[in-house]
Amino acid sequence: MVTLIGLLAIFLVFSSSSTQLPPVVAQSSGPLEDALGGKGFDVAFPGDPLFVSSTEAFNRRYSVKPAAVAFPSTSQQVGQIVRAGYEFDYKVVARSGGHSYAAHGLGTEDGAILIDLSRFKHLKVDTDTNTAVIGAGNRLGEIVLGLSQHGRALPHGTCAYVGWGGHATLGGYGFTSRLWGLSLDAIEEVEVVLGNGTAVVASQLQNRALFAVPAPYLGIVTSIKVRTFAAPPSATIFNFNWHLSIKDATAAIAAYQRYVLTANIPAHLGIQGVITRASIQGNISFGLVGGWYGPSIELNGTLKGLIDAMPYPPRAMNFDTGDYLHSAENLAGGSLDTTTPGGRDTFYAKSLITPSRSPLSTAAIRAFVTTFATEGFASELGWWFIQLDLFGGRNSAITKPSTSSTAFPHRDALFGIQLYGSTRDNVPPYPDSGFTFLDNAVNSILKNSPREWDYGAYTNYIDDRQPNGASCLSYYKEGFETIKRIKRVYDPKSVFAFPTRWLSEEVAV
Ligand code: ABL
Repeated sequence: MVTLIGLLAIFLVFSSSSTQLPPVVAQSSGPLEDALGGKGFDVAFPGDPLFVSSTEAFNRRYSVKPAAVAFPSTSQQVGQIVRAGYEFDYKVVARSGGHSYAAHGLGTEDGAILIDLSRFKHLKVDTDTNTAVIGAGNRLGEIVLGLSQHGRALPHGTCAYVGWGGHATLGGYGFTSRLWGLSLDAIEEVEVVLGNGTAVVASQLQNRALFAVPAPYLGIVTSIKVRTFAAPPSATIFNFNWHLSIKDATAAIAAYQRYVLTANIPAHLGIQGVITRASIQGNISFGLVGGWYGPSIELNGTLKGLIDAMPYPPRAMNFDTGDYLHSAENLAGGSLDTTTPGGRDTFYAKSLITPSRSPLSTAAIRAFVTTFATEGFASELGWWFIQLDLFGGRNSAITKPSTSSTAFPHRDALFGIQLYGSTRDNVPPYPDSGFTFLDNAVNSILKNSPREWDYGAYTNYIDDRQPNGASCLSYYKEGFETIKRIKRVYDPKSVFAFPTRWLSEEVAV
């Protein structure tokens, strides 16, 4: 059924300057429609074509149906929508780019009011202070392009379509993070709409209690002020690859870990180990992939100790040197353009952050590698990858802040390991064996690590299945107590749902 709202909404979406058009008048058919309609922003309800297109999850394992989708363009409008949720007993959820691994941008259950932040696209660079104010609805690709016009840059992930709001308020790892920190480390100030609908500024100076806690559970961040960094004149994206037996792969990953624990690695080096399926059972494909943000002539010398420590010379290697913008394009798969709709996937992902104080044992590495060379090789999944992102090592900016100063507590991290499995052709259904495979891989490390091992998990790779004894503590550490306390003060009615059911249950206790 196409309603009046639907038709108007389509019209607005396809017009280039929707803010100058008359406001959409909602059809009067219920209290929510009355509360959200006629307020100067677009709103779509189930049945509207706009509703359908704006409630698709990036991860096709999920289909969550909100009660309404609103498209505000000011914090005041966000406040009006939050108050409507408060008054009529709806959960309210914000969505910046919609790439949450567990579709949290749609709410965790049907029936939430979804605040689509895609109209918060402002990006303003102050060239005197080298700060930028960036609307939560910008995509990472838009941010790279916008900042590069001023010769500036920020640390963040690689995928161009990922939205800024969620990425930056929970973490934001990329190859420049050892040099500049995570996205959230660059934040000076956020504008946040609270559960009672008021918009406040939070920084180290104002509303400090709100500043260091993960945004999605406590308010809706609409705009973020960050310090920016001079885009390096030269950047090289590199890639080495080996096909290795279990024995050699164990030695290779142990050597990678030894190198990052002992070498004086410049902050300008970002690196990850990547495990993917090999063509022969009992083997894995192992890559060392990274970004070098210093003079290209110094890269070979920087990596020599690491490459020499591998069991064999690499079977393939690749270096792509250019300016910073070119490196970001390379990492985004060739283009930062986000004007056409991005792709979707059907996947399961999880993470494990390893402590520098207690590195992976050789037994843990061997068991981990064996899972991929055997179960991973035979898996019915279309493809999978494991990344061992270097968070720590000497000179890493990620490990400099204190544990409690931001929403990312893992400041003793050595590796941020991501495990990601996807179906053939990226379409549903996701097979049960795809869950057990990745659960087994994480368990292979946990079973071969000390009982009280202080590992963590990364909120931007959220796993809502809670196997492996994962809990709020692995994501937030001691900060979880702070989240609970602040939540009671700022959102007592819990208008912003905790995204995972297990998280809400722990909060309710
Ligand atoms: C992330 O958070 C990682 O930083 C990216 O490297 C990762 O991209 C995406 N998420 C996935 O959603 C993947 C590519 O899409 C794959 O093609 C590639 O095989 C993989 O990284 C391993 O490097």
